[in-house]
Amino acid sequence: MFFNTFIAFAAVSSSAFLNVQAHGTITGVTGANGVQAAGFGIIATTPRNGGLPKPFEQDTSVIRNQAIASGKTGVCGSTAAGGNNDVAAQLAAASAAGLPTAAADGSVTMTLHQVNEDGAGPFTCDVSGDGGNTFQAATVTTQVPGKFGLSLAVAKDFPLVAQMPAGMACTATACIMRCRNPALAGPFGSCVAVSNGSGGLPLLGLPPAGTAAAWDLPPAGTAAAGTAAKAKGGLAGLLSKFTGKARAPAPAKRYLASRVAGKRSGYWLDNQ
Ligand SMILES: [Cu+2]
Repeated sequence: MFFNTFIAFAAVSSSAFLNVQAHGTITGVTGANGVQAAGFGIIATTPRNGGLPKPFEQDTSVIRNQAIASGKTGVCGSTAAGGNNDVAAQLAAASAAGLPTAAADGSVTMTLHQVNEDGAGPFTCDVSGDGGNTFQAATVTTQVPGKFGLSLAVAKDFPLVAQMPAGMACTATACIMRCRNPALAGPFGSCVAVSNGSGGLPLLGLPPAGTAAAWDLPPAGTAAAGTAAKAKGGLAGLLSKFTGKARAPAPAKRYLASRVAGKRSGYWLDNQ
């Protein structure tokens, strides 16, 4: 019964949609650091309240292994509106805008916007730490409903959570989480840029002289620790002027420029 229904549904879907672009896309990435971002090729002004090919599918990626292997697209496929997703350019743009971070356990929380029937689950995700050269399987822990990439949902958001493998090192600008469904006209989905806060994010060193302002902006949620560390360093420095003792080392802030949460990002480190 279901199977017959599915075959009829699939036949209708494939004949109706085979030659149009894509139907389920990642419109949101919610970083553990509070940064909100979106998938590659997403156009923020695309309306999300309908299921017709135009304009609602314009920024969904089609990510086909065959197209990737032949060089027709990069590893993140292409969109109707933007063509090939230039992975390096998308990574750079995402980094400049401020990267969302994975949770401590490597989970990446995304919003899958299903435009129409063949943008459904289940989604398969993999992750690249080297700018898209190689991918490792990720574990989808919150799945989008559907069978074979099909469901009756239209213009609907679903949570999609995928977990990086343990010890994942993001040696490029960021890790790329790539999720796609098995739809016949697809696969559909998106790539997203995400940092896991360890491994490979280049440390740019201490801020140069004259950039004190940057020190005053610890990452969200660490204001107290940052202020305390700074106060401690400042007090130690002040005392050293009177005691003549060696000045206690100032708290070191390693910061990542715009890579995570813009210029406000970084880690406040206690001196050892
Ligand atoms: Cu569709």
